[in-house]
Amino acid sequence: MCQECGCGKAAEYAVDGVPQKGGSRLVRLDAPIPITHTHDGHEHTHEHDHEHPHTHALDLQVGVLDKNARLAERNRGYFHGKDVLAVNVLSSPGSGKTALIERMIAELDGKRGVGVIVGDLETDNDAQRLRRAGAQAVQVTTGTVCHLDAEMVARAAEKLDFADVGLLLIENVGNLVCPAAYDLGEDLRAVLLSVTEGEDKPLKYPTIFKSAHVVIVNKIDIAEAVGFQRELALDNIRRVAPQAAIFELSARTGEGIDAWWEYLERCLRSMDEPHGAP
Ligand SMILES: Nc1nc2c(ncn2[C@@H]2O[C@H](COP(=O)(O)OP(=O)(O)OP(=O)(O)O)[C@@H](O)[C@H]2O)c(=O)[nH]1
Ligand SMILES: [Zn+2]
Ligand SMILES: [Zn+2]
Ligand SMILES: [Zn+2]
Repeated sequence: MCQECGCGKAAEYAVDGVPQKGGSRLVRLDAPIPITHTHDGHEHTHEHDHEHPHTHALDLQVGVLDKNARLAERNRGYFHGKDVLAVNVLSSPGSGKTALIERMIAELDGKRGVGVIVGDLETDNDAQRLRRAGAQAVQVTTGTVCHLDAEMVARAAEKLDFADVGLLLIENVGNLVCPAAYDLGEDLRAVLLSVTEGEDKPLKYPTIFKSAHVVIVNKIDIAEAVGFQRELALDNIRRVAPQAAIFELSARTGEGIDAWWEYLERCLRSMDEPHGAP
């Protein structure tokens, strides 16, 4: 997670280019923590250096995730109150999150309003693409942070007009590691794996696949050209993520999209399932 990848310093993020202040700040988990507290009967601050029989890094990490979990529950309640199904779309950079969302907007063709919250370190390219496709889209630029968190989603959601939104798609930052740890308040977690990435990705990055309700194998239109070993990939997904429904499709050509679409429509129709945190 973030203390491993180094992203976990103070978050300076922006929503549609407007810098956000006073939000959930992730603190460097390995930094000295100047907090006064007591243990073993003495009181002091942590600006000095000596051994203690417990780790503050762990306490702090639990604290950050705990705060995120509470905000995520709040988001979930908010979205349900608006009758909106929220889908968190996660994958490595370039595996086709924006392409898939564009296609979903096209398939819906205005029958149900789509809102998109899209996270990237820099640029609002994806939000522009998705607006052109016909959705309300809010870009969160996270700066140095490699995942969306529940607070960013809450701030971005304030920009959406939910009167016109029945489906909220959240395109997470392209990353197979840290986004897995952050519940955003979604109903459904969809993890993409594209055929160019290698069949062993589920084995190498199991956490994110274990947290998925749905795994989507994307870019099947070029599977043959890149020598994609389909059975091996599916076996690996099933081994790591037996709970997940698997769909194989091409966001580019639309091949295979129907099965995913039917699944999603079932979720939209019965907003009672699958509810709850992933
Ligand atoms: N052949 C093929 N190309 C695809 C498909 N889906 C996406 N692509 C291409 O893959 C590239 C990356 O797609 P994006 O949709 O931008 O990927 P992303 O996951 O949103 O990337 P980040 O936002 O950077 O994480 C683009 O050139 C897409 O046209 C597909 O199903 N088949
Ligand atoms: Zn990270
Ligand atoms: Zn992170
Ligand atoms: Zn994208």
